[in-house]
Amino acid sequence: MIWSKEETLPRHKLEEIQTKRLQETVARVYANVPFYRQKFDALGMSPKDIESINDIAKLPFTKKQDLRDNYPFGLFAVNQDAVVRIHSSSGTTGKPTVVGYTKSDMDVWNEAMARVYTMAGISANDTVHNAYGYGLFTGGLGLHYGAETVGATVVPSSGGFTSRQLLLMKDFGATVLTSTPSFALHMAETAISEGYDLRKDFKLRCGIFGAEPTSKGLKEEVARVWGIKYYEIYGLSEIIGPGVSNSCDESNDLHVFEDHFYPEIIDSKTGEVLPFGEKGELVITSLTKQALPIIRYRTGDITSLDRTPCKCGRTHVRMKSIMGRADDMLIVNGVNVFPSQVEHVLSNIDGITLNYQIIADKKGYLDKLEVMVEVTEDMPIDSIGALETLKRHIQHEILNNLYVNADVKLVEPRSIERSMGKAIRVIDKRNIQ
Ligand code: DLL
Repeated sequence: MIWSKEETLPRHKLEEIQTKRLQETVARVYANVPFYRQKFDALGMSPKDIESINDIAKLPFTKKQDLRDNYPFGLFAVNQDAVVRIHSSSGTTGKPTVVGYTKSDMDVWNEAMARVYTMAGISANDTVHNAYGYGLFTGGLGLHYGAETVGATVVPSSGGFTSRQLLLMKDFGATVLTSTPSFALHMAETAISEGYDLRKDFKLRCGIFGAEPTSKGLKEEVARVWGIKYYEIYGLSEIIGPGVSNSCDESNDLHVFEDHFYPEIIDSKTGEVLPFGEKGELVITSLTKQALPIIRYRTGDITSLDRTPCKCGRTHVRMKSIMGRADDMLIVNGVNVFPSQVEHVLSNIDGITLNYQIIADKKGYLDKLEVMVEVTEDMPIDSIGALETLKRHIQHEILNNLYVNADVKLVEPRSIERSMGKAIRVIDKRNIQ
């Protein structure tokens, strides 16, 4: 089943729609967002220069930093009375990245999510156990309203409380699990340790997993251990949230809903657009968004695009699963963390230096984050009480500012190995490829 006819349009029809929508978007940001007007003026460009979707490469890029610099609502193209929802993620200098939605943006999002669910064969006959986090993160509510749009029963369980989740999943007869892949494996591990029989006690037949880089092996393991079909979802808050693309029954690659979100692949060093099939940084332009239209957003995600026909009948271009990041962003149990954010938190705390290292590793199937930091010379390293208080304070500040649990390890001055060149701030022991 295919949710909407736009998913199967022939290329020339799709391009007509894309051209019209790009022209509208460019005119809208030029009229309503000073940031874009200044950028266009500096390039000597006007909205009239966009004659077809192929002119998109003439437009300037938008970066995450631009959202931060215009915190909170500087890039919004509508007044507050038209905004019905706000989401945000943690930011580098304590300032979060803020995104907003009008009623029509919500319709676009729900439509995209309805396409996702339909791709996975999910309908009114299904019960969706939604274990993505609810709140400022777009995962919980995004997957939630999409499930309602296709008429499925949704259980808004959010993250955490694994034992209770398993009980609900069994008793409510969930047929679909939506969560990060690592949480799906963690649930399986807990279920086995609690004596459940994964095949007999649960009715799951598929899951929609995403929000974090995931190796092929881990995906296969989720599918195997639960005995379900694995669908992959991709998305990011700046563009809409979950529902930018999703995998179908015929392919592990993800169809990008390109009538709403136009993808390009660029060389992240030169900014040059790369041909189909070549690996580079994914750049996306929103074609229908009203509250926060975004032009050529540099996602930082590395992938490639494929326009060859798919057996499922959808004509939308496919992207490969994300192969890595062009920047140093870490994703820890679905939460985006930049090393610079950690440094910012540390810089506001007395008794420690800025000699630190962030170590990402696995504990079971979940990610764990350790922050190793040197104390100052005058810190009484033998005073266990003082060190414990300091450690708890740092952990609390990291959780408060970055929404992640980190295990802080305080170490003696000059004990972290110095490198000859750039400081080695991050050690990622998770092998994702
Ligand atoms: O993670 C939206 C989402 C929620 C997607 C639920 C899928 C499911 P952000 O918090 O803004 O939004 O993080 C976006 O997460 O740029 C990627 O680096 C990463 N990401 C998202 N989906 C995938 C995926 C949500 N399938 C950032 N594979 C993106 C790898 C992914 N990385």
